[in-house]
Amino acid sequence: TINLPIVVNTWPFTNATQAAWNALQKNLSAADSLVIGCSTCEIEQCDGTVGYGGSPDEHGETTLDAMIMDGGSLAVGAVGSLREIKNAIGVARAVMKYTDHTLLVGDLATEFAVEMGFKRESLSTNRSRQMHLSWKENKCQPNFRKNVVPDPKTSCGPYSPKTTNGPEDRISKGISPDNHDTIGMVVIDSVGNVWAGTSTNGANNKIPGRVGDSPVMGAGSYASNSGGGAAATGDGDIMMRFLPSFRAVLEMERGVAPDVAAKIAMTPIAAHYPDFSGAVVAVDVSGRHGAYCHGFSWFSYSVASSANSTVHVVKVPC
Ligand code: SD4
Repeated sequence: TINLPIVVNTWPFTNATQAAWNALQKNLSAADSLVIGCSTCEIEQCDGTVGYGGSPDEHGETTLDAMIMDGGSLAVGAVGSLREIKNAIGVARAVMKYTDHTLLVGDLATEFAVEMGFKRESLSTNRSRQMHLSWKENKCQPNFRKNVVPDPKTSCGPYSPKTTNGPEDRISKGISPDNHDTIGMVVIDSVGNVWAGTSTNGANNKIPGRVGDSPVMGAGSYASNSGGGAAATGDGDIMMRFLPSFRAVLEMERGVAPDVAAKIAMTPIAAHYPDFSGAVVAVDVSGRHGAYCHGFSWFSYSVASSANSTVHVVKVPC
């Protein structure tokens, strides 16, 4: 049976699902619906980890990662470490629509966004300033540094490389299951056009300049009209090394069911990094969906589809 159209996204971000679904019902394209869905989370600051005002970096700045992919043409638009623009998924869409490029980063991505009519504004909020302050008060722990010596006066930066050879040590882990939620969305319209995308503010206390998995095609998400779409959430620094969304879609192209495809995509990550946490959600071209997770106690995703157009949440134990 064919369960199209369909909207699926990571986590119980049901307003985003509903917004994308409503857009599809109004005959907007899968692309527009996906942008509307992810933008909803950017405006609502879903879980504090999508959009402005979350995950301040070591300097206290929020930067955003986002991508969008067309499963028909395989075109991608993405932004990494985008500064001072709230609508990251919109800028990703603009990269696809108005350029021959795939990925723009940092300040210069901001410059492009401003040219395209996006508003430049601070992404800091009282909440993100407070998060950054308490992190500093806690001697900049946890953080993403390893094999470095912190400034003895501050216990924080500037850091210098350790000169003695010893076992690799990370000062402390910066990622935990409650410190990272990304919206990753797959939208398939009634004739089987698959679109996938992501939007996130990344990881708390990241080193300025850090780009996660979310804007990396095949890592954060992937789409193919002959397989389906997939999106990932979790410890992006680890997950991006395995291109889990690409793997899941490749499996679905061979006819593998989405939950199994997600499991196949995640298994090698868990084999190399048993301590990582993350999840992949997958939707095939018939509108079947499933997910696989590791390191969380559970993962959930939101769905609206022709079979059940009331937005609902599917909870998966990890
Ligand atoms: C990142 N993968 O930047 C993102 C964060 C995330 O669930 O997904 N959180 O690493």
